[in-house]
Amino acid sequence: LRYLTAGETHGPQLTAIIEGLPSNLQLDFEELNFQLQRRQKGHGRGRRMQIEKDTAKIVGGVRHGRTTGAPVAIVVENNDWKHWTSVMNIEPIEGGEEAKRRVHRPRPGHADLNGGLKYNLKDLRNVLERSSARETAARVAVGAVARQLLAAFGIKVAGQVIRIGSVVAPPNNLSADELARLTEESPVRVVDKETERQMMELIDQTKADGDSIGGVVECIVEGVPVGLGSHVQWDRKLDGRIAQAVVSINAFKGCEIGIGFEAGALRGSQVHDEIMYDQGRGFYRATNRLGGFEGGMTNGMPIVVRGVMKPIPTLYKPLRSVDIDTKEPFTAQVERSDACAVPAASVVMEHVVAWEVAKAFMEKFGGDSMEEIRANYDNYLAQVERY
Ligand code: EPS
Repeated sequence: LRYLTAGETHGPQLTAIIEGLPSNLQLDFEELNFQLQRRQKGHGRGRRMQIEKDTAKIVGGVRHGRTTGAPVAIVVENNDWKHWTSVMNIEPIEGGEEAKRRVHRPRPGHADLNGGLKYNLKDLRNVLERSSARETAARVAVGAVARQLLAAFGIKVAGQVIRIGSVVAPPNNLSADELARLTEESPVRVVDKETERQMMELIDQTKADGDSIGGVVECIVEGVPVGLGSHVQWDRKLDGRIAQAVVSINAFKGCEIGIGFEAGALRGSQVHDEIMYDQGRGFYRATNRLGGFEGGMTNGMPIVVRGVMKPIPTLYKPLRSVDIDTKEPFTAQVERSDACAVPAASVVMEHVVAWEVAKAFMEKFGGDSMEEIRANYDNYLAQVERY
């Protein structure tokens, strides 16, 4: 299972191609668009989200509601494109820098300068158009398909915001269903109402100050069988792959599995999850501090992953930078932006994690059709039960 995305934030569309999906996966298109719309919401989003109404247009690999086994191609159109048809034209256009909206002042914290130097581009727009977090719309569309594959086997994914700036949500131990239901009602995707109020207040204050704010999001995956991923080779460890996927989300700077960094402060006896056995349940762990992983493999407990998002670097407040033409210092120009996109990033993280789990699931249970995967899956579960 693999995918690629293409497309610029102010170009005509985002495009994704998923390769390796089995045939006969029944797709719920409404559910797919629901996931895309979840990503668009959240207190702290900027004006761009009022322009977009993200929907997934499937243009390959699906017929009469089911996958055929062929690559699935998905398009998410940019409504904002109509304002950028000339600037983002594929063909050469007449006019100078103004007409092309050339960018020569790199923004600190963005890909602008590194991308310009690396690709030898003197118009930094060529970098920022692709490095924009708009691309995560395509990743959510892809992850939403993966999520439906997982759902067919009873695997559920949910997420929540657990920190925005200095405001931290109290811990909870909710099921994926409860978490999904409760966070959906919150403009900042938290369960606790007092935390929600404080987070919204902090976002408003930060925005009024011309600044931005980051946070921490958490994702859980429930119903995962034991043995996804493998201890035998570094690049087969599923926790490692999840970490890569999480840190690849725009503005993410770190990932924790289970108690994560806290494990560095505790003793072994306070960290490791004791092994239990029950006739009906089989092997299980008394606690889940390791977030569902030992040896890079799932242990059958829910996967718990956290990711940290830095504050968005596009600021109304000026930061110092250097013009690439004159090499003179300047303080950044004002750009349209989100003051806080942590709630949206929580939705993105659910989807990149769902993708990695689905990929590992396909490696383990293989098969070209849903029926074949089902047979492999049932056979394996019976083997684990007999063990
Ligand atoms: C983004 C800047 C803003 C955000 C955008 C990500 O867009 P614009 O430059 O058009 O104002 O709205 O996010 C999205 C478009 C999206 O769909 O999430 C950036 O620079 O990363």
